[in-house]
Amino acid sequence: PPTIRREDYRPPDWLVPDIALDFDLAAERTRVRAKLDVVRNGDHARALVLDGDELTPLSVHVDGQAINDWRIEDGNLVIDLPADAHVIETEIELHPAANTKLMGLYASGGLLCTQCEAEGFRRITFFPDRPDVLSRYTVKLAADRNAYPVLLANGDNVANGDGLDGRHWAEWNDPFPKPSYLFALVAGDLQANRDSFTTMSGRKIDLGIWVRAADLPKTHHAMAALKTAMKWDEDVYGREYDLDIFNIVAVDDFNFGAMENKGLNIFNSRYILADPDTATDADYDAIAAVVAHEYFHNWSGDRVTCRDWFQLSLKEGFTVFRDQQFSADQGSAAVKRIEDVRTLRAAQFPEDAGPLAHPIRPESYMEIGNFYTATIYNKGAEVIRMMHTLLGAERFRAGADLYFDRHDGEAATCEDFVAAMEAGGGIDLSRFRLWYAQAGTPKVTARLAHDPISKAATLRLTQEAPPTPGQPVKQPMPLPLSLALFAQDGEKRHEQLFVFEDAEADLSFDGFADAPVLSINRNFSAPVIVETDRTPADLAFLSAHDDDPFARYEAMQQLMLDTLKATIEGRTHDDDAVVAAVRATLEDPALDPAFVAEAMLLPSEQFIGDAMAVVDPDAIATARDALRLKLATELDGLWRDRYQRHAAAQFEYSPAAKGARRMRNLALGYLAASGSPEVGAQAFAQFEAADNMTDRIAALGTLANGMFVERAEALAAFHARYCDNPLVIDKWFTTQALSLRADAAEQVVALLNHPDFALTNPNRFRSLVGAFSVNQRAFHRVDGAGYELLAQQIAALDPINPQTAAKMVPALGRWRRFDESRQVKMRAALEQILATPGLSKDVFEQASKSLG
Ligand code: B3K
Ligand code: ZN
Repeated sequence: PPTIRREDYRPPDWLVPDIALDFDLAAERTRVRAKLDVVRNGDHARALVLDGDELTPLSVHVDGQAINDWRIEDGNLVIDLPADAHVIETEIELHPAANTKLMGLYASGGLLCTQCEAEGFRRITFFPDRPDVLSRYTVKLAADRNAYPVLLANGDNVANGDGLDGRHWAEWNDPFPKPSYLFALVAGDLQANRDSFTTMSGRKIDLGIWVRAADLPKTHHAMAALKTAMKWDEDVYGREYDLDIFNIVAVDDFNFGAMENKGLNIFNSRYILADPDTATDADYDAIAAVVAHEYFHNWSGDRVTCRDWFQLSLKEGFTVFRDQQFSADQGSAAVKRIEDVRTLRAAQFPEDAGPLAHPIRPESYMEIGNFYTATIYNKGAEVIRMMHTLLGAERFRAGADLYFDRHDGEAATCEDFVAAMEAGGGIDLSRFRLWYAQAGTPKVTARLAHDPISKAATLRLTQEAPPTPGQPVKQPMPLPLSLALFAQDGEKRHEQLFVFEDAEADLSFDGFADAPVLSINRNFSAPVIVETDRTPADLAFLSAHDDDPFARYEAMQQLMLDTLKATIEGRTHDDDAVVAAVRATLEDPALDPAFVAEAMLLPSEQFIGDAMAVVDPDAIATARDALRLKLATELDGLWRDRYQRHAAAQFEYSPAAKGARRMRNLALGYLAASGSPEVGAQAFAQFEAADNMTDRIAALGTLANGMFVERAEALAAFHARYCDNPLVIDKWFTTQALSLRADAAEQVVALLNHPDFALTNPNRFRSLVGAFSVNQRAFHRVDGAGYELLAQQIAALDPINPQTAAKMVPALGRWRRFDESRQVKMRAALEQILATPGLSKDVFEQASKSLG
């Protein structure tokens, strides 16, 4: 497949100011008629090329006349046109029920729906399917009234009527010019949870969340989140909603989380549906975050869109940052920051350290679907956050206002955003632009020296960014590092934001009779890896005294990590420092239980592996289990007490109740580490008595991880109770795929043959195969069974849904991080995938680049 390069960008040859679409909808056979007003863009003689993917024209008209001298090249429709403006009409036929790729128009349950980003519109009609071609859309939908009583598209519903043979139609008009990737339609037997929102200028917006009638009671949380997000965007960014209608539709078969189509967001049902019995606290939080994220795209994405797909982080990084700010404002900002950094480290750092590393503004791709990555999204958000840190909230807002002002109605670039921040915020970001160009996670070393005679402390900093594919040498980048120094009595004696721009820097601090303790990269002010020479005592001190909650959490994590690494590497060390620090945090009455629960979590096995020169999954598992057991045994009384103290009252979704559940279930996990049969009974009792999914699934997970006699009964009971709810059955699969037991891989093999497993539903595939691929001890089994399993499943899914299949390849691409024997097996699995006949370009790109 050809490689597309950023440097080759050229404005479109033809523009399409207006398009009228006419759909005759049915699941088996849908007729699409399109009428495009095309206008030559600039002085050139090139033909009109309309992108098409698996389309065959039934007819082509130019200015009302049928023509025959069109041609198909690489699936695209090519027409030579004499004048500078023409009207092109095409007619094609689609088969939505057969569309398993879930791109373009497809059937899900009894619904018909679309997904166009990034290049799905070309699977619906011939069109210049690129984000810098903006058009006004008029859309007519006709379908059987019984099967599809509801007909939705972007914009406003301008007309409706009845047709022959039980059919009806609806016409929708979107006054805002938009790129084709934001087009959407939905047809189906849906009911709406209706509400309204009055904007800051007093306009009343009709809101609708459309689901199957039976799911209506599960839409209230999403609706509340939507209204909160609409208000928040007005308050914090001054952004008001623009159409009179805002609709959301939930569908069960969806390749990712949700989609920000103008005025008609389409969601994976897992990010809409929630009630206490079926959704965890984490699900509730994710629903609010994703609803907000898609809503925020109305400005950062729809009103100002991207010029080309290399600019994807322009809308995604900024919008993730916006949704992170939103969520932080709804509850504990500290816990939210900890969660966001954990996600970044789990998903983005490994990507940035591997063969698929790319800058947040990539230089090239084969398949853009492979670039909806943690780098574009989460590192992209960190880059925006650094600008926010450098500018402060007020000047950042001025920059954002200028950005929206300058580019409203346009397809913009990352450079446009940075330029607006410079002009609006009053800052020079020349060097900062390197963050858009260089891949790889910078590594900072910090060494603090102290001279008791001169009472001076000196901090020596160095930074280095590792080589990444195509970028052997890197320049130092500006790193906003939030620093503090603490005296031994716990008093904070110095605090500053230091913008570290060069390869090295020395900072001096006077007036320290005793050696201070360094707190660095507080609140994770820069997305970097920091290596310090702080002792276990320093880290324990910070975990008890730092006034930055993130830094406090980080000190505890670092202390745990250092201890685990020492165990793994057979160095002498002191586990008791961890036990003492955990005890102190558990016993600190001033701390929020939600924060305490975060701080008590041991670093994940993957995170420990990322900190090692060569990942040894078995040694990591052994060391982590041992530390867990030690904490469980030595603090047994505290865990029992915390379990009782946070005993479940009646379910409530509030920060305090969430924190209590988190603490209680963390305590249950530690109690279970002892393996004592009485804890099995305790977990089973919690499993049965729970009035909410958070407590029930936590108990199930505890049982699934161990050898408890209640394990099988609990798994069976859970399945029986929720067999009609696919989103909960996904959790049942995931719980087993993540099991810490030695037989996890065998269990996954058995589950692949379970009647509820299916390749066709992305949620289900991810719930089993995706979850297994992040279960480090099971997936990296020394015999290579895990690799083979994943390779087979990727090859099996590829012809059905290449986009979802390709997302699973990076787990194998991390081979360089492992020992020789695993490397050989992981590479063999990648070779096996590449040898699959008819492989998609999606999987080809990921697998071939992964072999590096
Ligand atoms: N913009 C969509 C993602 C589309 C992914 C296409 N492969 C959802 C979002 O980021 O909000
Ligand atoms: Zn997004």
